[in-house]
Amino acid sequence: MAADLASITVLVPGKLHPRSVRRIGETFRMVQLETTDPAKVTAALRESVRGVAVSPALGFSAVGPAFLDALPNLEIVANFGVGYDGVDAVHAGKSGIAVSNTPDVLTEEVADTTIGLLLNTVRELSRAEQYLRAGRWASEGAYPLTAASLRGRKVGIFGMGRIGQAIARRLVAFGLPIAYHNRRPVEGLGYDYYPTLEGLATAVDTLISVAPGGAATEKAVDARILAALGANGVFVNIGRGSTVDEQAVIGALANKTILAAGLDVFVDEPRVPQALIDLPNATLLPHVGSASMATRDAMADLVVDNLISWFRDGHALTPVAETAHVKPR
Ligand code: 8YV
Repeated sequence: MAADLASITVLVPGKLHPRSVRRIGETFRMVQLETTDPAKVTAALRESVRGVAVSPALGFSAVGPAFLDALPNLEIVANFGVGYDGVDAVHAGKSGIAVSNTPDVLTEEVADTTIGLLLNTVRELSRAEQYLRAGRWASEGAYPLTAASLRGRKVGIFGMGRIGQAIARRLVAFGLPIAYHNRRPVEGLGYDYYPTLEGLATAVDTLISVAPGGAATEKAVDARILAALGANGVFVNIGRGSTVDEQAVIGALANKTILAAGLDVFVDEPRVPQALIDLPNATLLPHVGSASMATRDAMADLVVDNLISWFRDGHALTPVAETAHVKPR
C-alpha cells in the first residue's frame, strides 16, 4: 500500500533551503516554526510531527535532547549538510529517531573550494587582486613576491573521510605528498597515516582540517599543533570552526608561529573575530565550501528524498552512523 505522504506532518524549524521547503510543502503536511525551542512545541505539534527537516547553521539553535523529547512521535530528522554536529544524533539514536545528512553530493564541490582556499592562502591571490583594484599595480609597480609557494609542500589532512580523500586526490595531481590523521587508518589508502594529530603536524608544513565537529574534535587544533606545524606552516580549515582553538590560531598568525591560514569556518558564525580580520596572513571565506547553486540544490533534494524514502520505503537514503540501527515504527 502506498504511504499517504500528504497526511504526514513534517516540521521545519528555522530557515531551510527554499527548494527543500517547496518540495516538503508539495509532498507532506508542512509546518514551519521559527526555532527549535521546545517551549514553542504546541500540543498539536507534539501529537502530529513525525519528521523534521533542519539546517542548523548561522547561529541557529541546535536540535538538542529537549527538542527531540518534545516530539514523541518523531521518526526522522533530515539534516541539511554533511556535518550534523547541530543535531544530537546520539540522543536521537537512543530515542529511536533516525538522523540523515547530505554526504556525497557536496564532496567534489567542497574539495574544489579547499584547493582554491589553499592556493589563495599560499599565493595571496585575494590580496593581489585588491592591489590591482586599488590602482597600486600602475602606481607602485608589481605586487610583492609571495613568501610562500605550494611547490615543495607536504600536506597533512586531518579527517580523511570522503571530502578529505577528494582533496587528497587533487593534491596528488599537484605533485604534493599527502599524509593524514584520522581515528583509524583508512583501509586501502596509500597515504602515510599518523595516529596523532601532533605527529602529523610535525611531519608536514601544510595542515588541512576537514574534521567533523563535536566533542571528539573540540579545539583539536590548538597552540601545540600550530607550533608543531612550524614557521613555514600553512593551516586551512574547511571542516568546522569548533575543531580549532581560534584564539590560538590568531596568536600563531600574529606571532608568526605559522606563516598563514585560510579559514572557511569559524567558532561563532557568522561572527568572525576582528583580530582575525585584522591579520594580513589570514585568508577568510564566509563558509562557502559547498555554496554553489547546483550543489546546494542537490543537498536540498537529498534532505527531502531522505524523508520520502523513510516514510514510503522504510529507510533513509543517507542515515548517519549513530542512528543506522533505527527502523521505522
Ligand atoms: C553548509 C556544511 O554550509 O555540509 C556541511 O556540513 O557545512 C555546508 O555544506 C551547511 O550545512 C549549510 O548551512
